[in-house]
Amino acid sequence: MANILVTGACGQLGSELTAELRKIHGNERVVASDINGPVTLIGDGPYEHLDVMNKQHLEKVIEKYNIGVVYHLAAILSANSEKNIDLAWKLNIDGLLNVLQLAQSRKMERVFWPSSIAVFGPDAQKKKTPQNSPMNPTTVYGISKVAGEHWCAYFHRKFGVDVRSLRYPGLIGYKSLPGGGTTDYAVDIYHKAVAGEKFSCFLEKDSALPMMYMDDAVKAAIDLMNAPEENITIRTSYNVSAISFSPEEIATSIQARIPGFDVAYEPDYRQEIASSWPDSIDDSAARDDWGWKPAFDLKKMTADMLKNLPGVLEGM
Ligand code: AKB
Repeated sequence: MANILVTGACGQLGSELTAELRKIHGNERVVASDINGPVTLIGDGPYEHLDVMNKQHLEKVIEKYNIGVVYHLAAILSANSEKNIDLAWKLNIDGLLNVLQLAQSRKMERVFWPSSIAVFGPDAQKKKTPQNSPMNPTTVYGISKVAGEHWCAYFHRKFGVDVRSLRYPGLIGYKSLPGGGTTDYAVDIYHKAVAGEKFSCFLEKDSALPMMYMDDAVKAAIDLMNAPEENITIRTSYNVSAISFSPEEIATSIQARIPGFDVAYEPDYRQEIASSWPDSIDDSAARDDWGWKPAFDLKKMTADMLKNLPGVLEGM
C-alpha cells in the first residue's frame, strides 16, 4: 500500500495534520518532513529532514517510503514573504512544481496543496467573496498562491495529476504557533490572555478577516482528499470558510471569559496586507461538491482555546 508524505510537517497546520493522519493510517504509513523542527508535536513515526526545493532528495524520500500521497504544506506565509520575496517565490513555487512533477512521473495517487484567501486582492468583493472573484493580489505570497493554483489545474488537465486544494483563511489552534502570517495575531491574542498580559494587536480593531479553527482546517483537508474524484469540479482551489471576525470581536469573546483582558491596537505593515484581503468568503462550491461544513464558530473556538491552551503552555 502506498504511504503518505507530509512536507512542512512541523508547521502550524503540518503538525496537527500529521498527527491526525497518523491516527487514521498508523504512524509508520505517514512520513513527516521539514527543514526545521520541532518534531515533538507530530508524535512517533518516520521523519526526514527535507528541503522541498531539492528535487533529487525529495524523489529519494518518495522512493524510500513508497509514497503515493503527498500533503505538500512547506511554504513561507504572507508577512514573512514580504521580507524575502526571492526565497518566498522559490520555496512556494519551485517546491510545488517539484511535487507536481514527481506526482506525474511516479504516477502518484493524490496531492494536497493549500492555497489561501491571499489570492484575492483589493478589487475582489470584500464580503462573501465568490469562488471566481478577480484574483489580483498585492503580496508576493498571494501572487505565488495564484500561480500555484494555476499550476495545479494545469497538471491535472494536462497530465491527470489528482491534485486538490483549499484556499485557507487564517488558522487558529492551541497546539502549535503560526509563523509569519498576517492572521497570526488571532493565535497570539489567546497566548497573552492566558498569560494574564496586555495584548498589542498589529491590526486595526475593525479589520475583519476570514478565519478557521484548526480542527476544521484538518478535517477540511482530509474530507477533500477522501472525496470521490468525480465530485471535484474545481482544480484550482476551493474557497473554504468558517468564521469571520475583527480583532475587536475576538477580544470581546475572550473578555466574556477573562474580564479585564486588555488590548491595544498598534497596526504595522501587516495592516496593509489585511486590508487587501476579503472580510469573509463564500464557500458554496465546497459545500455542494464534497459536503464541507465547519463545526466551530467564534464562541466555541474561544471556549476550546481557553480550556486547552493553559495545559499546553504548562507542558512547554
Ligand atoms: C497568512 O496570514 O499568511 C496565512 C494565510 C491567510 O494564508 N495565515
